[in-house]
Amino acid sequence: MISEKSHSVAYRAHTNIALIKYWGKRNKELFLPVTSSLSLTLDQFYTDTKLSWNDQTPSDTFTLNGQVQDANAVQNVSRFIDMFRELSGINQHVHVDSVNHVPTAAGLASSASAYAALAAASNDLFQTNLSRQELSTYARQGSGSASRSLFGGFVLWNKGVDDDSAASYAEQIDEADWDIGMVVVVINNEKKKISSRVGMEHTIQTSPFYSLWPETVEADLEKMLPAIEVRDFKTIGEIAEHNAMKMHATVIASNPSINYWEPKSLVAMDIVRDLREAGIDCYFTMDAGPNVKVLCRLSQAHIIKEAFSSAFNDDQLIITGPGRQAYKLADGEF
Ligand code: 2P0
Repeated sequence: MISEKSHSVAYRAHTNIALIKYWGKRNKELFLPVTSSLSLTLDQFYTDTKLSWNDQTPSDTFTLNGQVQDANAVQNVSRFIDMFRELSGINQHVHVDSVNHVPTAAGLASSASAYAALAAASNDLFQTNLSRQELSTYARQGSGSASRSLFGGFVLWNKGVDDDSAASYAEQIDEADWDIGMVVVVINNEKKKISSRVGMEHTIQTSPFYSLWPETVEADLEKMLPAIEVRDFKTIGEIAEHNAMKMHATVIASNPSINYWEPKSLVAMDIVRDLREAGIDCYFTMDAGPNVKVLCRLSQAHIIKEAFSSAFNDDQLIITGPGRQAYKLADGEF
């Protein structure tokens, strides 16, 4: 019986943007990556997830943004929660109630914040007492990038070795409690046509450039870690922008070719280059979609937003600072 345990728990996890990208799995079942990766957690985008024991029905149930989810979505969530049922020995069904908080029409709801919040809530409800680092190895098995969203600031997800799940964990390397942030340029908020999961596997299978990816990531990480330590913004930005473009070049070289960019993505990149020429340090990065994220000094974000307003509407431009680690919500906060 679990009646003496708390009835429900709610957690918040923020999403993250990789400055050194994760693109490819060496083990698809365990979500073990080909390379390590490094991200910045963002405060403006997050998922709140409330987990309660479900005595009403003989299965798990799942509501997202107030909408009851279909059997497929429930199955994904159930499989994930099964890990905590096994660990705890508590074979009890749950109700998952998740809300994605993203500014109007941003379309940046992310599996990273979703699985990080679900992992943190499961660890509490099932009383599995995993450390944050251990928990990141479980979040990873919902979605790779979720491992990084358990932590705030700059986060390193270590690739680990062989098929050792415990060795592929995330850790905070810097709180990012200095003048750094992002302007997110929302170019298209529709669901992407080719998911990251499918896109990365297609790249591994067909891109002749993929063999170069692991070593270039290694080299970028070697330069990025000391740059973060001394808060060398220019070097951080240069490495991040180059890393993103190398990832996209590798993706574009797939056969048949995949391209996540849209014409407006190129417009955004040009604005960033113009800003740099004008003396404002800022750098772009892009993920498996057309939206452009501009890494900048947070104190200059309003200048960057202003420069973008010639080509984008106000609701397409979102300023965000670094986000904190996943945390428990107090009663009434959900
Ligand atoms: C990243 N992305 O490092 C990279 C860069 C997108 C581009 O992590 O298959 O949703 O669930 O592990 O984590 C998005 O991939 O993929 C991602 P799965 P995930 O942020």
